[in-house]
Amino acid sequence: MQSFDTVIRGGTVVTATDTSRCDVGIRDGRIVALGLDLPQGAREIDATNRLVMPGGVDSHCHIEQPKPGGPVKSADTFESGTTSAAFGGTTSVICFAPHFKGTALTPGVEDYHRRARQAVIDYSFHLVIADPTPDVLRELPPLIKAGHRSLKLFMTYDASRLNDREVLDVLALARTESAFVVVHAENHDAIRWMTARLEAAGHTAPRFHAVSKPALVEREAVHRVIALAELLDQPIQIFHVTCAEAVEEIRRAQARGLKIFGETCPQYLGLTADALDRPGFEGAKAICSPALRTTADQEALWQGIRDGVLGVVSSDHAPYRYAGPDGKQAYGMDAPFTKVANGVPGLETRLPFLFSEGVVKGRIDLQQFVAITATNPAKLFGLYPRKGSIAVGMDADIAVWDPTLTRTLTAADLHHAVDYTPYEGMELTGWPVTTLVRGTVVVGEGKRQVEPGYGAFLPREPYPAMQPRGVFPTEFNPFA
Ligand code: DUC
Ligand code: ZN
Ligand code: ZN
Repeated sequence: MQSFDTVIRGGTVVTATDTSRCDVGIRDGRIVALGLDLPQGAREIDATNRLVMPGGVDSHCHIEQPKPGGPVKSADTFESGTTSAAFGGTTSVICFAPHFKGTALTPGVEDYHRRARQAVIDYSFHLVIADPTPDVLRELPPLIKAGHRSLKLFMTYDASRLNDREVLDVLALARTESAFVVVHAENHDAIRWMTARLEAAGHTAPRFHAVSKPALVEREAVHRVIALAELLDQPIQIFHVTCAEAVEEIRRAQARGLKIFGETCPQYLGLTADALDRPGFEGAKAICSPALRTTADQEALWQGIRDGVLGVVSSDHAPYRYAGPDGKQAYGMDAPFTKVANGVPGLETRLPFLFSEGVVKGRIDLQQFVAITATNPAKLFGLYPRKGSIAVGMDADIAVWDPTLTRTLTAADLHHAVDYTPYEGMELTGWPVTTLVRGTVVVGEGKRQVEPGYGAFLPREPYPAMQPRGVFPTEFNPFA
């Protein structure tokens, strides 16, 4: 007879393709049986009236990322950030090993590994490439082989933006060395030009952040980077898509067979630019980039999710406090929008927000919920088949949900180190109550159950989604 360390009993197991009533048998950190009336486990978790879903994979979150050259600092450490993720039903994160112009890559990656050893859930890294000099490009092959299979490019921000030539250099290296590429796509010069004019006119309140970077600067950069990726036949994911126009660019690329993937985030589904116009300096809480848009854009994003154009919804968790000297108010309570740290916290709220606003409100079904939060990101970033679903042989990364539990969101109940949530006062139905990583209960009975350091690094091998198509737009194969 089979023996189990843990049996999750009597629940409804949900994957990206199925919903079925069965027990889950776990041994040595893996799922070893799915079936009815499994024998008693050493530990039993009663999942009666619960949903048993794959733990979330958050493939875009900023945790303890160093931000030199100013007072602003990540409030979260790996301990607080991943604890908060686990309370929200997320079991793996992919965050960003930093890089800065004029510096080598490797020391920053090594330092980031040291920091991440305090994680309580599993983690992997994208490598930021802020300065693709020949020396930096030479550092990449061993770092990629060590399992850092995705590179992050910025098309804007003075400190990290690449010009088109540099984007091509990184795409080419990624293709040669078998890495995937993720992109922050906005037109840098258009934003700088608009910002200078707004400042000259005295328009510096938080709401002008959205005016400085309208949807068309995103649409243009998305279009451009898709063309650059097509030129080199390199698969990419466009990060944080916010607007109907960018969705259409990606939809068109996908319809032409290109391996262009799209991601959006809860803040773009749940907030509009109106949040930037809240009284006093409150609008600063909603400053993120790209900027918040309109309700019509929100509808286009939900439609893009339903159509599969936007296959991943990640948090873009950016843990800057509102108050205090190292967060949104670092330059004072009436600082111009250009001085306000960009980003909103959301690791813990990503899944409950999407469940409540998506599944409970009928915008997406349970299968789509699991796909966009766990299975698709696991496949897109090479964590599947170890992570991202519930099947025999996979890691037992599981969140047990009470689909009827209703709670009013308030910052004080969250476990991140940030002092606010942009969704304060929002009522959400459906919450994870127990989170397991590799078969161990990381969060249960309202408490964290493991010590910092339980989380493990997830090195990634080459995987299907990152493979180029072998199709070039000209007769010339630049890689032959
Ligand atoms: N924009 C980014 O590019 N990164 C972090 C958060 C944000 O708003
Ligand atoms: Zn970004
Ligand atoms: Zn980001």
